Order: sequence, then structure tokens, then C-alpha cells
Amino acid sequence: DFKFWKTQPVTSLEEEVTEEGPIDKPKKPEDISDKTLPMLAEFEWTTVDIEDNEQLEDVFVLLNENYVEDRDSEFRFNYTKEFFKWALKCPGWNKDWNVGVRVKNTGKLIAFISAIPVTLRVRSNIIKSVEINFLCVHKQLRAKRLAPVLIKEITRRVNKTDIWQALYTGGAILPSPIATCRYTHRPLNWNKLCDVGFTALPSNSTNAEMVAKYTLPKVTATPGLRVMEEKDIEETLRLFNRYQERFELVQNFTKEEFHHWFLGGLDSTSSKDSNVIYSYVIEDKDGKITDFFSFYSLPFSILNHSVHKDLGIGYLFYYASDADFNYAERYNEEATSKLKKRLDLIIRDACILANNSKMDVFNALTSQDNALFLDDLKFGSGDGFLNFYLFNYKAFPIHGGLLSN
Ligand code: YNC
Ligand code: MG
Repeated sequence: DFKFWKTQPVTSLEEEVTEEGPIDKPKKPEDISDKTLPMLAEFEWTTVDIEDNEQLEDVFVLLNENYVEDRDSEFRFNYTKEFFKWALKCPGWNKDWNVGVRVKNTGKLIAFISAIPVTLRVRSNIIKSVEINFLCVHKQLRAKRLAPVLIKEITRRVNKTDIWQALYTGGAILPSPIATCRYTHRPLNWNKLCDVGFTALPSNSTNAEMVAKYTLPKVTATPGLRVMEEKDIEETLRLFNRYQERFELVQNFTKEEFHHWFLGGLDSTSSKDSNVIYSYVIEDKDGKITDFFSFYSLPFSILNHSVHKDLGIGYLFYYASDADFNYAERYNEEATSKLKKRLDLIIRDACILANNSKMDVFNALTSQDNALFLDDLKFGSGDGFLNFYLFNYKAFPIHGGLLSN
């Protein structure tokens, strides 16, 4: 019955939105308390310094052991320091927004929540916001109403900087999703996926048939495809911004943010050696960038397998193409079929590159324009759904594509 969520500025599940905009009356940072929320006696608040390796390690030990798991507990995300640096140390990141809870006696980290700054566009409205991620409570401390306290504390800290809106995503159904996407999976290494129980052999096929179905060439097909470099940032961002106009909910990137999200963390120089984010551009013979795509790596640990310990997973991230710039004609058949052809080609190359980078499966959401190519590129629907939420912002449902996550 959402005892907590009922008290928060979010759209309730039965509500019909008639007007878009903030839910709370405008407030000022000075209206917000300077004091941290009360915490249970045996625990204490901590601001996790993610630039301190030991503290960063506390976070990924907590998450690796207690964060999202598949239903049968066979796989768990295998977060690394590099991944967190990329995900949490983006331009404008705020040290105070990595909030943890420790056991007073032992110092053990038992809960975490994070925020990073993002600029959202909901249709034509630009909203200065944060994105909330990595909410986690230790398995043995669940159902003690710690999550609402973490959420209120991060809200307080964000509000203190004059930011009043947030975006968050998750598998849980809460009041109220503005959009829901499904996870899809494109097997790259069928034998291993089968071996570790990630996929099962369909009853009417043989392993050999499945391997044949999913085998990809080693060499990409798009002429002019190459790794994105520093010098491409400005042109690629322009292409990207134009492409994003077609979507109703997007994240706007500054040049600096674009650099971070597509060329790796602040302290890494190229996407090739960061091993977290992989970005590519397609340059035509006149030296013009016509397309770009990206994917990131977030492997699973395999929990009880004698041979395989990790499962390499690539996640399709953002892409853009000049194949269909007339977004007003989004549903124009000719424009759509031109774009589809192009995306079929370049995202197939993304699968090839992911496979060459030792990833075993390539995941994509049904967001952005992915519906155009998922079937033809042999992505299969997964069990997982991802709901998108806005905090303190009422919005009409989002149609069609939206941001990647
Ligand atoms: C969830 N995922 O409904 P009600 S996604 C938000 N997001 O409240 P307790 C959640 N709320 O129903 P537990 C939630 N899951 O009474 C549960 N809730 O109103 C709500 N899992 O609290 C739930 N990470 O502490 C209920 O539950 C209340 O001990 C119950 O803890 C929950 O990062 C959790 O899936 C998720 O670690 C921490 O189960 C725990 O079960 C866990 O008794 C595994 O909580 C990992 C996992 C979630 C990943 C994510 C996005 C989080 C968004 C949070 C909302 C942010 C709002 C905006 C704030 C900034 C505003 C500004 C400006
Ligand atoms: Mg709890």
C-alpha cells in the first residue's frame, strides 16, 4: 500500500495526469534541514569517499553481495572500481551524494544510495535533476524501513543544492512509472550461455543449430567504422543532439559530460583502455561522422560453476545516426525504413565488437529506436523489465523511445 511512497511527491498509481510540472510547491535550500535524518541506534551515517580505494571497495563488496540478483541466485553483478568511477564520478559529481550506513561497532557498510547530476528534457521542458542509483540494503537488514530513510536523506542533500527533481529506474513497481522497457538479450557465446544456465536449449533445436544461428563474423561490415576519439567529441555530440530530438525523455549532455560518458572516466583517456565504455563512430569518405554507437561492460559473477566464473555482458548504450533526421516524420514509412536499415547494420557491428571484446551476451532495452532492429538482430525478450520514474515531477506518459539506462 506504499506507506512511504504515499508521503512523497510522486504521481500515484491510479492518478490521471492532467498537467505536467513539479508536484511540490517551490522551496528554497534554506527551508531544508541541515541535519541528517535520525538513524537507528546501532548504525551511523557515512559519506562514502569514492576516491578512497578502501571505501570504494566497501561499496562494491556491499553491492556485489547484496545488489540485484537474478531469480535463482546464479548470477550477480560484478562491479569494479573502474565501473564506479565511470558511473559515479561524472562531471559535477558531489561527494556528499554517496551516502552510506555503517554498523557503529564494526564499521561494516550495510547500506548505500547515490546521486549524480543530470539535465533532463521531458518533451520541451529542461529539468535540472539528479539520477538516483545503487540503492542497496544488506540482505540481513531488509524490511526494516531503512530504504525510505536513505531516500529521504539523499533527497535532503540534493535539495540543499537547489535541485528538486530526480530520475530513477528499477525493476520494482512503484508509484508511478512514466515508461517501462523490457530487457532483451542477444546471445554471442551460445555454448557458454547454455553451460552456465543463462539460456536453455529450446526443445526443438540442437546446440549446433543455435551456435549457427548466433555466430557472428569477426570483422565489422560498416565502412568507415572506428573507435571514437577525443577529436570526434564535438561533431558526435552535435549528431547525437539532433538524433535525440526525436525522443520525449532524454538526458542532455554538455561537451564535458559527453566526453565522460563516451570516452571513459575522468582519469582515463580512451574508451579502448577503460574497459567499461566502448564508443565507435562511422566516418564517411569526406571525413564526416554519420553515425555513432556505444556499449558498456558490466559482467556477472557466476556463483556456483566449476569452470566459468564470469559472464561477459555488454549493454547497448546510446547511438545516433543521420539516416533519419526528420524526426517530424518519425512515423513516415520511408524515413523509418531507411533508419532501420542503417541501425541493423551498425548495431550488428556493435554485437560483433562486443563479441570480439569477449562478451558472452549483448543486452538492450526496448528503449530509443531499438524496436526497429531487435528482432532482426536476434535479440530475444528477457524476463526483466525496467521502470522509469520521476520524483517531484508530473508528466504525461512517454511515448516511443527514451533514454538509455
Ligand atoms: C526501490 N527499488 O516500496 P512503501 S533501483 C524505491 N526503489 O516503500 P525497506 C523502493 N523504493 O511501499 P528493503 C525500492 N524497493 O512502503 C523498495 N522500495 O511505500 C520501497 N534490494 O523499505 C518499498 N536496489 O527498507 C517500501 O525495504 C520501502 O529492506 C520498504 O530495502 C529496499 O537504485 C532495497 O534492488 C531496494 O537492497 C534497498 O531490497 C533492498 O527491501 C535491496 O523496508 C536489492 O521501500 C538491490 C535493489 C534497487 C535498485 C535504484 C533506484 C532507487 C530509487 C530510489 C528512489 C529515489 C527517489 C528520488 C530521491 C532524490 C530526490 C531529489 C531531488
Ligand atoms: Mg530495511
